[in-house]
Amino acid sequence: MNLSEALLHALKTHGAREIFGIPGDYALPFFKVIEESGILPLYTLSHEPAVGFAADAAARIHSGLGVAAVTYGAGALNMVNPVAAAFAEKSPLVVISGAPGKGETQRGLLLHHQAKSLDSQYRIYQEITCAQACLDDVRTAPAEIARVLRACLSRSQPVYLELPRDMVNLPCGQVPAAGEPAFDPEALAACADEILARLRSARSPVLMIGVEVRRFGLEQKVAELARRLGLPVVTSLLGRGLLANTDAPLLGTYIGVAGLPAITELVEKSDALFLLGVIVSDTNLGVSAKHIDLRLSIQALDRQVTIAHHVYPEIPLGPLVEALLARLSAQTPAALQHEAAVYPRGLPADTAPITPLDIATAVNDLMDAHGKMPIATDIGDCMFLAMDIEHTALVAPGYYATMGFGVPAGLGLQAATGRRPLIIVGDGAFQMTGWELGNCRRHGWDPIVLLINNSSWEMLRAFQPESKFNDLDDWHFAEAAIALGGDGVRVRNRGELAQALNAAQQRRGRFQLIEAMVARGAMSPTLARFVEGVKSKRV
Ligand code: S1T
Ligand code: MG
Repeated sequence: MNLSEALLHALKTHGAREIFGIPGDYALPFFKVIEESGILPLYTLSHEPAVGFAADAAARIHSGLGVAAVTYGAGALNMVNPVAAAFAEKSPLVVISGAPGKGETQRGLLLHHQAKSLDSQYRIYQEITCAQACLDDVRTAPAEIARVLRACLSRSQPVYLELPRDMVNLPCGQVPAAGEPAFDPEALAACADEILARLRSARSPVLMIGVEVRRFGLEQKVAELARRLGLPVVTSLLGRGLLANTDAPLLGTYIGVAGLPAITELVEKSDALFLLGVIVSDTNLGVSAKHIDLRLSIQALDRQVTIAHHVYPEIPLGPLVEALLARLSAQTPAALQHEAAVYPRGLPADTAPITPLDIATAVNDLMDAHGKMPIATDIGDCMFLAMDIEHTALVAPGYYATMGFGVPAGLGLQAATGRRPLIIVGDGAFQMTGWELGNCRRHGWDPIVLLINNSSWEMLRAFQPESKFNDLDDWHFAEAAIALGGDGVRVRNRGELAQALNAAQQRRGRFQLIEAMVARGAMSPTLARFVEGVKSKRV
């Protein structure tokens, strides 16, 4: 077995199901092994940001490793933003970059694709990954790969592997399955006891769940935990879509002033807010109506638990959930008195202009009629209107908030699950990575794409309406669909929107682009409240 095969087998053993990538001369030998070995399927795309976003989305929906393979310099540095997004949003992404061979680096010449120095790229990636290794020695490579992949899984953050092209085919030993990092069972027991004691003595305990619950594959166990605790459960903004397929007592998503008042009040009045796997960020907790006193909270994130002013270090989320479940009897306490969020349905098939809320309503009607779909959104009002869509598997850049995520992430969802995704994206974000739809035909993908065309960076206009630079041109995106191998239609009113969605749902084998014309100034209720909330905090 050569080094590349050892790496590919290790990726598969640790849960990877596919590789997204774009080769280059420093990566051609490695891509040759990927293609000829068939150990993992390879999906090439057109621009490295899309490779990173697609692999990130695959990691999220798998609750396992996503893999992005690129060439050195121009390729890997092109992908810094998506990897930064994966780091911020705790996605276990493995970045594999080809690199110059050892011999090449000793000729005293500057190499093509080299930036400042040959190890500049490695140093840049140290800032956006939790572990790194350069595989320049076959004697240490198996242990190095095991170390890095274990870090990726235990911290649920990206890692970086650099593979010099003259190492690719060298004979190499098998990569050992690296064991789970150890933790102290006594500390875990004390921590679980203290958490339950605090929740039981609280007047209004609330459970808020976040992305780590999915990243560590804990949704079913957390649903059971919620039932046994008998607490009202909400998700963070980034955790939207969690518990969608469980019968947990889920009320909806907490978005502070931008969310449903009943949920906002419940969370902000809680004297024991149990933040399970929640990233404590401005987008998750920053737009609170009333300041949330984190000293009253219990935070389980990043392998540690913080309660008031003390910390339990090295407490992995999975064992913590198990320890809590072991301390709670299986019967479910009395039903909760809080009503869950209600989502809009029954879009009138009339000639009224389309609003963002109509788009959410139309999607709810579509899923009622034809079953739930996994959804990928970009950033922009597309993400905020998704808060009015019924709970379903959702990937969105809810914290790092980078544009360009939506379309590649939707392609990653279909590659990873085989399920047809719904992609919701604004025109500004589509201008960045929407053209990746041109790769659907050769990979057999057929997403339904709802493109909100307001010819505007509308979310920015909401904050700074006086700026003309938020005006975009109308690119007539639907007309481009045919050239890209799909079908496209422009819809101008609610009747056309509903009809186009149903027609798209019937057509398989080609992507379906529905370009929904929305007036500038039309915002979803959630975005409108979010903008108001942020502005009121600024005064
Ligand atoms: N560039 C990238 C890569 N990501 C970003 N988030 C931004 C810039 C800033 C930004 C937003 S929202 C937004 C920009 C430019 C406009 C989005 O326009 P569009 O996709 O058409 O959606 P909508 O019209 O619904 O706003 C956030 C605030 O940072
Ligand atoms: Mg727009």
